[in-house]
Amino acid sequence: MRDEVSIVVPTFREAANVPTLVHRVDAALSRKNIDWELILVDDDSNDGVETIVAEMARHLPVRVETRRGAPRDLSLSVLLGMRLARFDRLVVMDADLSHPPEQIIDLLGDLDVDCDMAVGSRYASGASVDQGWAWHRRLISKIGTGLARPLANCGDPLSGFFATDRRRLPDLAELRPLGYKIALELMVRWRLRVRDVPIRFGDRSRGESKMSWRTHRDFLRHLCRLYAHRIREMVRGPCRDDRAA
Ligand SMILES: Nc1nc2c(ncn2[C@@H]2O[C@H](COP(=O)(O)OP(=O)(O)OP(=O)(O)O)[C@@H](O)[C@H]2O)c(=O)[nH]1
Ligand SMILES: [Mg+2]
Repeated sequence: MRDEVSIVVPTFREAANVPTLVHRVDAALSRKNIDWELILVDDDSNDGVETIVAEMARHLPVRVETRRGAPRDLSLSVLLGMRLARFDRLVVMDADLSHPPEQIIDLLGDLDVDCDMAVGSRYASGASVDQGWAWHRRLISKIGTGLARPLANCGDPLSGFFATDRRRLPDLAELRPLGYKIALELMVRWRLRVRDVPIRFGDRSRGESKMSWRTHRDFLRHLCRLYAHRIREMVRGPCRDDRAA
């Protein structure tokens, strides 16, 4: 049987990165005889991404779903892409080329080895981080990772690059994630078995970061909810009702 994967990429103002991303995914996966599709879930960037994708879609399995009339939301964008996917095996990654498309194959390889989620990790042995990644970004990432690690059996719980299989996830419509970090939400609330896969993390090549103080504030709120959930679990045992809270 041919391997299959749906790649979900949330985007906001990433039109400049999309052609390179799609061509690198194609080069990496078609060479390995993998059946793939790439779904961009765009938060109404109004940057011409639909036209770029329409042109590419003449030759390649890429499409864009535009979220209109809803507040911008990274996690909900990812969940929407997961629900729209044709295949059960899913990879989620950023559009800015900080996640090397050539390593999708490594994530899929580890997903097949007895785990529910293979996480592209910047902090696993053998991983590397681009020298150009600014010191304050490294520091913020380290602090956030340190705060999240007690919740998850994962070296890089804030990674946005991961592979999973929809058949091992809850009903996605049930989830109401808050904030930026959908992998963390899934691995904590559903106690997923996670494997860390070392990656070569690159710096954003074009376009602007969407990080803001609001992002950090939302992340801290998200963490508080997940800690509260974990404490409730310790007191009452696993509780389904918490999961969508
Ligand atoms: N749909 C959607 N995508 C978003 C939103 N915010 C960010 N993204 C996308 O999510 C991915 C990660 O965002 P980035 O801005 O690269 O965030 P980051 O990687 O933490 O920050 P940098 O290191 O500065 O690049 C990118 O593909 C963004 O385009 C959003 O509100 N909605
Ligand atoms: Mg980025």
